[in-house]
Amino acid sequence: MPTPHSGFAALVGRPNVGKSTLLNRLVGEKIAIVSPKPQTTRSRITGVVNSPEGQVAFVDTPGIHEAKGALNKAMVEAALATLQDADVVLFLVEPSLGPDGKTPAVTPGVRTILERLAPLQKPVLLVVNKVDTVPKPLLLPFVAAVSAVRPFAEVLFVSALTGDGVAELLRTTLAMLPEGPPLFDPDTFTDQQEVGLAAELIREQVLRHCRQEVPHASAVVVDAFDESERAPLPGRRPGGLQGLVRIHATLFVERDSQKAIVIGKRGAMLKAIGTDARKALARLLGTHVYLDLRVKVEPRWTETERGLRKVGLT
Ligand SMILES: Nc1nc2c(ncn2[C@@H]2O[C@H](COP(=O)(O)OP(=O)(O)OP(=O)(O)O)[C@@H](O)[C@H]2O)c(=O)[nH]1
Ligand SMILES: [Mg+2]
Repeated sequence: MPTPHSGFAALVGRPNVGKSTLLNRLVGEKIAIVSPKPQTTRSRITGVVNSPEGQVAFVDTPGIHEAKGALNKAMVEAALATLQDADVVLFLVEPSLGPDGKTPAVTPGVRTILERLAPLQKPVLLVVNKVDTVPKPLLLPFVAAVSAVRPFAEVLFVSALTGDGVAELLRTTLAMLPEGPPLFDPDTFTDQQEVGLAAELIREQVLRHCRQEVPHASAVVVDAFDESERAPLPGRRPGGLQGLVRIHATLFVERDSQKAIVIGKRGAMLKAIGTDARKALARLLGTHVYLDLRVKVEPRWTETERGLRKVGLT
C-alpha cells in the first residue's frame, strides 16, 4: 500500500469559470449552487473526496473580481484567505480569445489574479475548464499565453460539465498533497449543513428565474426548518420521499422595484421560484417539502457590514 496523502486544495479563479460545477463533479453530490451568472458563490464550500491514494478537501471559493461594496469585498477576501490555508492551489480558467476574436489570450482579470498568486510558496496548478466549448487546436496556444505570465506546477484540461479529465485532476492533486492520514471522517463529504444548503437551493432558483440586478441583490435566510414530521434517521429508507419538512424562508432584495420583479404579475414569479425550489429541496432532503417564501426589502444590504449581518452573511 502506498502512503496516503491528504490536505486542502483551493479552487480559485474568475467568476463563472466553473469552480462550483467542478466541486460538485469531484464530490459526486450537489453541494454548491451553480448558475450562468457571475458571482454565484458567496462563501467557501468544502467538498471532501476519498480515494485509495488518500483524501482531498477541495475548497470552492467566490470568483475573484474587482470588488466594490461590502458583499463583493467579503467574497473576494474569502477567496484570498483560502489561498493561505491551502496545500495546493487549483487556478481555474476558461479558454479566452484576444481582441481579434481568434487568437487565444489572457484577459486582464486573469492577469490580475496571477499577480495575486505570485508570492505564494506552494504548488499552483493551471486547470483549463470548459474544454468542451472550444476547438482543441486553441488549447495549447491558450496555455502558452497563460504560462508566459507565470509557470505552473502542472497543467490540466477538464470539462466539469462532461467529467472529462476530472479523474486525472483528482490523481494529480492527490500526488501533490503532503503524506498523511485523512483529515476528515471518510463518511463526511461536505462542511455544508442542510439548512444552509436549503437557503442556497432557494437562491439558485432566484438566479435561474430573474435577470439583471436581482440575482446580485438577493439573499435567502431560512427562518424555520421544522423536521417534526420527518422520519427518524434510523427508520429512513432510501428512494422515494418520506415525511415532511416545513421550511419558512425570507428572500431579501435591496429595492421595492426588485421586490416587484421577484413577486411578478399576480405573484407568478414568486410562485415559479417557490415551486422549483420546493422540488430541489425535496431532492436534497428526501422528504416532501412545504415552503413558505416571503420577500423583504433590506435597503442596500450588499453595501454595508450591517446589511450582510441582516441577511445572515457574516
Ligand atoms: N460548457 C461547459 N460549461 C460549464 C463547464 N463548467 C461549468 N460550466 C457552466 O459555467 C457556468 C458557471 O458555472 P459555475 O460552476 O457556477 O461557475 P463558478 O466559477 O463557480 O462561478 P462563481 O461562483 O460565480 O465564481 C454554469 O452555467 C455552468 O453550467 C464546462 O466544463 N463546460
Ligand atoms: Mg461558484
